[in-house]
Amino acid sequence: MRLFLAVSSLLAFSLGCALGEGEEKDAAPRADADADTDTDADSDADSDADSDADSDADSDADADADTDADTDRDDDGDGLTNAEEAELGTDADEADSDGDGEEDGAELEAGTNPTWEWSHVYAEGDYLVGDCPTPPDARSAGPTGTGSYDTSTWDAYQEGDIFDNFEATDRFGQEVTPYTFCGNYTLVTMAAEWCGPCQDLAGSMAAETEDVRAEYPNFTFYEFLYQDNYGAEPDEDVLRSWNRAFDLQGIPVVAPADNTAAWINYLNASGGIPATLLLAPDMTVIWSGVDHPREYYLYDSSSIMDAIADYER
Ligand SMILES: [Ca+2]
Ligand SMILES: [Ca+2]
Ligand SMILES: [Ca+2]
Ligand SMILES: [Ca+2]
Repeated sequence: MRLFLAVSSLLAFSLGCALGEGEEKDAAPRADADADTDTDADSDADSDADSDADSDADSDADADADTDADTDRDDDGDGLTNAEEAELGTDADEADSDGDGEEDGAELEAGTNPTWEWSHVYAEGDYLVGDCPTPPDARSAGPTGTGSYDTSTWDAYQEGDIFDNFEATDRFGQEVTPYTFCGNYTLVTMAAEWCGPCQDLAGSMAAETEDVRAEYPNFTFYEFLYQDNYGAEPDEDVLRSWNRAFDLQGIPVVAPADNTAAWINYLNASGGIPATLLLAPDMTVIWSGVDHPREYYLYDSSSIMDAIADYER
């Protein structure tokens, strides 16, 4: 602050010098030529007095050029004034800045991010949507590690990678993609309906969520159920019965549109399921089986909390 003030004084001083050298060019100077009637920090006598420095359609020479009428207005009718929108970084001429169907004012009230299209309230599911203060750079997302089993290898996420925003739908038919949870610690799990250990993990999720949230309130599971009992993509009925069987109220369980897509394997370091990946609030992978080959997956609340604590340390 001290440095800033010093620099401002210097600027004011050099501006004063320039004006003193007779560079004012107002064609018709008025009696108050050197006053600053519009308090825009340029005296009326400045050479730019008749230009419109702030593009508010009033030339700077007008006495009322900088009244705050425009900043107090809510031009797009979204419940936020133009000044509030300038501070938030939302678009003052667009009610729904990020195009996710929720107006900026409503998002602010709901605690979702008005400039992050994946952060919005869902009609169904009661999910812990993230507010995403630090959005990931999606262009840099992707796996840089290697999964392996026997002599096979494939691309897989390792720690430090940015997770991709894969398309997936929940039991209500809503598209609920991973970036919905940017702002949270998210444990991504890969499971199949036929897999016994996956059922065990799902059976403890509700209690583990409660345990972890006591320490880290912004924690959520995010379960990719990638196969039903016949190896196909789970439909809404399968997702509903999985949800009901393990009492996963508020926990997103989603299915991919195509479970043969290459990215399915990115989630899986060892070729076995369940597989898990822990994501930081900025969607960076902070625990992967690639980096913990003997642990396979994070299976309980204490190992999840240890991994979060390691990351925060
Ligand atoms: Ca507005
Ligand atoms: Ca707006
Ligand atoms: Ca919006
Ligand atoms: Ca949003």
